[in-house]
This record gives sequence, structure tokens and C-alpha cells, in this order.
Amino acid sequence: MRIQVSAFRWVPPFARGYVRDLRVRWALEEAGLPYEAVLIDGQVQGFPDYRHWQPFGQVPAYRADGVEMFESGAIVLHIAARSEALAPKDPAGWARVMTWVFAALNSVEPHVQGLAQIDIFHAGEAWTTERRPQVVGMIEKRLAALSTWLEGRDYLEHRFTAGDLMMTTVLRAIKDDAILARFPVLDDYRRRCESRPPFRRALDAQLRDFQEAMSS
Ligand SMILES: N[C@@H](CCC(=O)N[C@@H](CS)C(=O)NCC(=O)O)C(=O)O
Repeated sequence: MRIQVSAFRWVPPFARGYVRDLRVRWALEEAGLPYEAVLIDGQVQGFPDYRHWQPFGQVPAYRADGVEMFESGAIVLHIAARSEALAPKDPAGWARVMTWVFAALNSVEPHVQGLAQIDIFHAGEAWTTERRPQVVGMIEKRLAALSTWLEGRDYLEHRFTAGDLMMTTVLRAIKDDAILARFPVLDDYRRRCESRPPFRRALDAQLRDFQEAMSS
């Protein structure tokens, strides 16, 4: 069975290229595994069949050979366990990959998400004026630590892994360019990871699906 990944048929322009199925597409491109995108819309999100695949009605969900999954981090780790391109096979190396995937999702992404809530989803609301500096402060605290870690390194470990994939998708979700610009080590790191051909192919595929869905 061909690998299937759920993705949205349409999202507003600001979200194109950032929807989390990109993580799974990128992992599959790194691993050289072909897949098909199952495009869904707001109505399908609520269908019992889809909820059975993704209980929260979100994307991405993944299915292949009797394996059904949701949560982009879990899916990326599942793919990484099958491909040397995303993780070394030795237990110590694999443990580091898992560690960085969780670090990206658990220690950095919540703060980045907090900023997206303020700048995108609640833009202009009075409470955001007071809250924003605190959220930016938390992001900068995490970015400073990450920047220290990455000083003198190309990747989080001695080679590119699923941890870098996940961290990059979190960093590029910081839409306020001024924040990342204050951490040149991280900006370079993000660009280094984004310049990988599998990332470009994954991004192009997501954008192409939006384009085709809009013109059909
Ligand atoms: N923790 C989930 C989050 C998934 C998520 O937030 N997906 C967004 C798109 S990036 C979504 O489906 N939003 C629509 C919704 O929540 O109804 C994951 O990493 O897979």
C-alpha cells in the first residue's frame, strides 16, 4: 500500500508552506519513500471516518501497511526508525534523535505557537499588547540556549537527523523575522536545513497541492 498523508485542500495564504503535513512530507522525501497526499477540507475534518484516523480532525495523519498514525512528531519518528537518512541506528544515536524531536515540540514550539496566537489568530485584541513581550521573552530564552548549543555545529548532533527536521519546522514558524535575526547562528541553521533538496521537494509538493486544488 502506498503511504498516505492527510493534508488540507485549502488554507489561508499565511499558512501555505507551514501546515504540519510538511514535516511528514519532508521526512518521507529524506527517506526516499513515495507517498500520496489525501486532501481534506473543513467538512471532512468532522467526518467520523476521518476522526477515526485523526481523533482531533487535524492534519497530518498517516497510513501505510496497516499502520495508522497521527501527531506529526510520532509520524516523523516512525519514518526515522525506518531510514538511516533520518536517524542513526545505534541506540545512543537514536535516543538523541528522539530527544531533539521532543525538545523541538515540547520546549520550543509551545512558545512559538503562543506568538502565532497573538500575531495571527488574535491580532489586534487588547490583551495581546500586554502578553506579547512576555511570549517573545520566552521564545528568546529558548532560542538563546539553542543558539549556544549550535555554536560551531552544522546540526544538533554530528549529522542531519529527524531532530533537525523538526526543529527547523518550528523555527521557520517564527514569522517575526526580527526575532530570528537576533540569533544569526539559528538563522544560518534554519537556512542550511531548508536548503536540502528533500525539504524543497516537500515544500513544493504542499504548495502545488494548494495550487491544483484552487484551480480545479
Ligand atoms: N500536534 C499536532 C498538531 C496538528 C495541527 O495543529 N494541525 C493543524 C494544521 S498545522 C490543523 O489541523 N489545524 C486545524 C484544526 O486544529 O482544526 C501535530 O503535530 O500533528
